[in-house]
Amino acid sequence: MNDKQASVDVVIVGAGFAGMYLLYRLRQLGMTAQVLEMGDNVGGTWYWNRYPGARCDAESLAYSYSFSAELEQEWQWTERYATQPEILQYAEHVADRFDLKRDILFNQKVTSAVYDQSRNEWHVLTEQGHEARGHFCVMATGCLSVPQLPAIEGVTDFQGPRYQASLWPHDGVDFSGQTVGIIGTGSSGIQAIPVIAEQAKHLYVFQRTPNYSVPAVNGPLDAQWVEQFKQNYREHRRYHKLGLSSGFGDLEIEPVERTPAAESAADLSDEQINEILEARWQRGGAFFLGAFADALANPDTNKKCANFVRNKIRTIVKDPATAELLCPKDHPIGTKRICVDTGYYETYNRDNVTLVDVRSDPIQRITATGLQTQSHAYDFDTLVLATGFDAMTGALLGMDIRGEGGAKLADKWAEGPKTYLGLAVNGFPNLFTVTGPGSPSVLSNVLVSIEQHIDWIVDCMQYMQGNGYARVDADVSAQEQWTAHVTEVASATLFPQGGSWYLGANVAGKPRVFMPYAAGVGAYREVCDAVTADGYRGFEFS
Ligand code: N01
Repeated sequence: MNDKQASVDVVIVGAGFAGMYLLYRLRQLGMTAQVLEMGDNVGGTWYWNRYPGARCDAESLAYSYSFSAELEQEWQWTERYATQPEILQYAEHVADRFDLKRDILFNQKVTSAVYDQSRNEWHVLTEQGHEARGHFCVMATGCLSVPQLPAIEGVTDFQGPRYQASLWPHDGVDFSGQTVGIIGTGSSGIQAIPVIAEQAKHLYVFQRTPNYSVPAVNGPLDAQWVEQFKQNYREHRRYHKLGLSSGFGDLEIEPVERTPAAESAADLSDEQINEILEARWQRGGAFFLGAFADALANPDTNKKCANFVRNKIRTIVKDPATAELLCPKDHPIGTKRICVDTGYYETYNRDNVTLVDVRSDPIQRITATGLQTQSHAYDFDTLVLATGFDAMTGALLGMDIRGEGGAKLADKWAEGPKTYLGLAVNGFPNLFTVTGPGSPSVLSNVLVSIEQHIDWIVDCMQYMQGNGYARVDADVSAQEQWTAHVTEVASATLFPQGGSWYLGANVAGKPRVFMPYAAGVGAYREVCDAVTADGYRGFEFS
């Protein structure tokens, strides 16, 4: 293997948690692999998203690899929700502990992946001039890895420093004494705003759409509690993988199947509903909506949960007009990713924070010194953009991926992504996607999904080796059925009403297709296992 060319069994794109685990698994089987990574270190989304306040919204003891009992015992998480630096340290620890870096080529941005039919191999090219050839190619490119600049006129005209949450400088930013403007109140903005507000002289938050946020109730983990939890770690993991909770963890010492409550709010009195939601609010975390089995399916239940959060906002935020602006009213709660915060709503009680409603007074342009809305000019020293991602398909379609007969993935997906099980695409033999469209991906604890997908992919490769097959492709009818099933499952929920990035609604011109599989990691795993048991039903081998 040299700097310019490599020939391996498997080319892996991306050295985030998926790429790292795949490399580990392939090594165990004696297969060769090369990982091409755009950054100069491992960690994927946690490498890039270094904005102030960045932390995970899944509990640290669950948002971690389960493949090594030794690893999970030796690694010590310090907080209930790990900070970005701690997760990055963890990723680096894993890379070092399992000696992964020797097969990772850093600072390589993949531009194309082309299937050479005559040789039955993938040729993967990078902007830096490297070519990796592999019998298989696995896209471990993440779901939230292509940052979005907002479609606002003059965005590059701003003369002061401009930072994007998902491309944050490695040595941090000091906002002391500065007037700062931030655009974006999704998960990234909601985490960054309280921290920036503590430093800045003044912070303007330009909000177009308010989001629902629940308190993290973060804090240091108690060492004794962790020790007890870890005594049952294997059993906890089993529940994360099989339960209906989409792989998220629980705070119980005894492993419990953490599933949404069985009952609907419809059968309960308002007092009972508030009591249940209050307990969830006090406990903190994204599992707030797990209070009721039908929170994301029954509009009445959903409204009760949404009302509860709006009333919390009105209680926390002292200025009634600001509180009302912060109350989401345009989408059912949970149909956009629920945010998990530390002191977000409280931040609006500070004298140095101004919420600007750019829904009623739209941004017209970014200027050299700030921002012009229809009726006001705002001046600030520093601009922060927390304006999201071209999610789920952005990284895949950002490369020129060509399959059989030179067919382009971009053409095949012109009306929306189509996959079989979120793992394979018809006409792109020996290519696998990890947590792609059609998989539970972003609706799950993504570490749980990653391990499941990779194990399935590696099993499939082994099956091929064992049976003398060189080529696998998803059957077109299996793909059609799966894609229709993903849509059908989403349609039985309120998710499509969210107008979220799950649907591609945040990117102009992107087809509106609900991309993740909403049935949960347990149901998804059962389908994948059944497909395997049925001789890889829906796949064609040759
Ligand atoms: O991005 P977003 P994000 N003018 O798309 C606004 C994960 N994540 O990076 O809604 C004005 O949610 C846009 O406004 P609107 C998590 O899955 C996880 O925050 O389009 N505003 C919105 O407010 C999350 O869901 C963690 O009206 C404009 C914001 O920018 C996903 O990443 C932490 C605009 C974008 O919000 C994405 O979150 C962070 C414009 N022209 C992220 N264009 C944790 O684990 C865009 N906006 C905790």
